[in-house]
Amino acid sequence: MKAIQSDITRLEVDAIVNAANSSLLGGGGVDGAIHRAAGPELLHECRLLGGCKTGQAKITRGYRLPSRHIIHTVGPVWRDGNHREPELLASCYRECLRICVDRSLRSVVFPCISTGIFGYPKDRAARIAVETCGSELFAELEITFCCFNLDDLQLYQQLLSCES
Ligand code: AR6
Repeated sequence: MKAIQSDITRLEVDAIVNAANSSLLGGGGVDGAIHRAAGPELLHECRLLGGCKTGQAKITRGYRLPSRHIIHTVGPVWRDGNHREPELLASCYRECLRICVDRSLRSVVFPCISTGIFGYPKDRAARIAVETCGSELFAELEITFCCFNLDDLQLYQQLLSCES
């Protein structure tokens, strides 16, 4: 596992993960950036998926992105931490990784799910991301955390240095 600072739409990997909402029909933040970069064909495929529940994930093609696929997942909206937020956030990471294993995808890049518009505290979210992705079950995958800003990158680097 590693962390980088980048715009996730620029990365050439098997799959990037989108922090979507349950409609899967686009939005702001990283979701908006991914839809803009992938082009209108992505929205067309998303319309056929019938939405996605919080904590679950669905895959589409990458269209105009350098990434071959997009795995759309819906993170929890942060309330107070007592509404299954940690469990649902861990489920997002796990379900995305399961899809990678099922489809024999090797490389996957995650944004910091739920930590923007959905308000999840960044340090708690990063801890869950690193713990869940560090499972033995996913040891064969090349997992990257894509941080949009330097603060997030430093947070991940610190956690990853404790892991190894
Ligand atoms: N590349 C990498 N990371 C990015 C990019 C980018 N181009 N743009 C933003 N981020 P958010 P959420 C980071 O708000 O909290 C949408 O409207 C950002 O700095 O995109 O899960 C959806 O439709 C932050 O660290 O997602 C949902 O309604 C992280 O991506 C809702 O927002 C996640 O921030 C989802 O909210």
